Amino acid sequence: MIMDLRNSVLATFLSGVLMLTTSSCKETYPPTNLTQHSVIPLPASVMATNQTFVLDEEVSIRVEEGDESFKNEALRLAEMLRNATGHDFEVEEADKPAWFGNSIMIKKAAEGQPLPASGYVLDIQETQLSITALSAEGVFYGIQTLRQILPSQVEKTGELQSPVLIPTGIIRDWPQYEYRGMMLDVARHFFDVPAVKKVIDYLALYKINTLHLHLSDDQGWRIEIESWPNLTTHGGSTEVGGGEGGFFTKEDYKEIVAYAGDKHITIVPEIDMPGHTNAALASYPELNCDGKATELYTGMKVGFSTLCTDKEITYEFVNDVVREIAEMTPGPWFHIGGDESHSTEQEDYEYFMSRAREIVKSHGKQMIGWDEVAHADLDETDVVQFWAKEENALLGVQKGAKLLMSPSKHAYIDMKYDENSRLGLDWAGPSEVDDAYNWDPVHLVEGIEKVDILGVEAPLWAETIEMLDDIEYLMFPRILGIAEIGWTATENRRWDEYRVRLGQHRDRMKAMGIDFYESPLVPWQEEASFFMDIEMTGEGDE
Ligand code: TNX
Repeated sequence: MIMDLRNSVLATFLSGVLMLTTSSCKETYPPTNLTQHSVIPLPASVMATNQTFVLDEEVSIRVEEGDESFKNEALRLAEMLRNATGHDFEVEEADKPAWFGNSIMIKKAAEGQPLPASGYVLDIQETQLSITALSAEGVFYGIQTLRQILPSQVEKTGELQSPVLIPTGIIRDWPQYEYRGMMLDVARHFFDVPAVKKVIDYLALYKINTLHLHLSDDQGWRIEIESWPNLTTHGGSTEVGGGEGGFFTKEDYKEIVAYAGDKHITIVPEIDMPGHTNAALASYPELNCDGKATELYTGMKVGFSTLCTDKEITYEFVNDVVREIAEMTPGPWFHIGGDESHSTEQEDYEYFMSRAREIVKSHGKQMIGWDEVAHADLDETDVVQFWAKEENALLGVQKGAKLLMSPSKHAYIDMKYDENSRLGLDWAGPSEVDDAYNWDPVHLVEGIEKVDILGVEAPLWAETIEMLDDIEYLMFPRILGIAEIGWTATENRRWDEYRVRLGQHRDRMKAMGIDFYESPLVPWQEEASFFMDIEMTGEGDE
């Protein structure tokens, strides 16, 4: 007790000295303004107090004892700063006295605080910067905001020169929609684990919390199913254009799920059925009505394949596939596709989807399906992913289901930007950066309200893309706009203001090595710089 008291007296004394020290060189700081920093998605509220928090090597990161998940976030922040600066930042318990240096606090919000579960408060004062949240997820989002306030060198190894000036102020922030997603099609072309991890890294920075993996289609089956091994050995052996394809082993898939989970991103697996199934039909003759295996397919047509909906073996197959994948998937959702089943009779389609949905439920998951699935049995636990037909979206809502908004005209990031784009399709496009930003989930379909909407998702179909660079080109910068639509309140969003903020993300995307599309609609410019070019002379002067 006495020791504690002495310590705290000493700490107060020392921090007093430090404040003097700090204040002695304060007038040489350039003015800072938190609101001039480009944060995407735009936070709910930003208030600048125009002073400076100095991030130098003396800063300690502090976290309240007891909650491992909060400590993990503190360690994550320390690691980010260590990578960027080469300096080891200590993570300490919050109640240890501060001997010297400014501190960054990771704090748990008191229950009952008017803050949504995934919201956060980033409070930057002159000697203390704190991130307060109810959940580790909220802290994570606070860290991503701080990351965007730091110079883009934070994205590179060893290039962030300390001290860094951080403008003071308060950011209070929370998302509008619970589901903010991207879909990656690994079926038309296969992308391996390192590429998927990169995509996850990118999504995390923009507070996207769901990655939907389109794991099967006519051109390839990409996930190991132990009870049906030929799906991958044969069905995974090619891709659009005839390349060698590939697939995720169960270990690969678990690795992706864990990697995403660490960044608060949920994986939604999709097995598309009863159409888009040629890879399965080529691997197992018994899934075809005529009992004959089809040929592998490497073209780009859709709508020609269907599982045989009146054979019991089909449902055994669906049950095995859903069971094996659901076992490895901690998230609540399982996507069963259901789009463009042009070779399935409507009656058979509805029968099949209703049974597939029961199977998904029996394995403890909620079903998501493309909007055609609205014609099957649905209730309030199901999700209809709107991509094409407004009447399907409405029908789904009438049955009580929630909507996931992926309007092809705006959210399909596999579309070309304009006719000169080197990659992409154009059936719903072209889709420039403003098309991808200028829409609102609530105003797409008449009769829909915000409560009907689970969230937004940007699908990236992979007919025209073969490598990570290609993913980046179609994803960036449109994915930032989609992220903002999912996070930021509609009344706070304006294209004219957004394009300026987006322009300031050029250096950050470059620092991350992202091959983005430099749209002529965006005023690309240098980010606001808050490096301290001046010498820290204060300490020697005291
Ligand atoms: C339509 S969107 C599809 C996909 C294609 C995509 C290409 C949807 C549910 N189905 O099979 O890959 O267009 O843009």
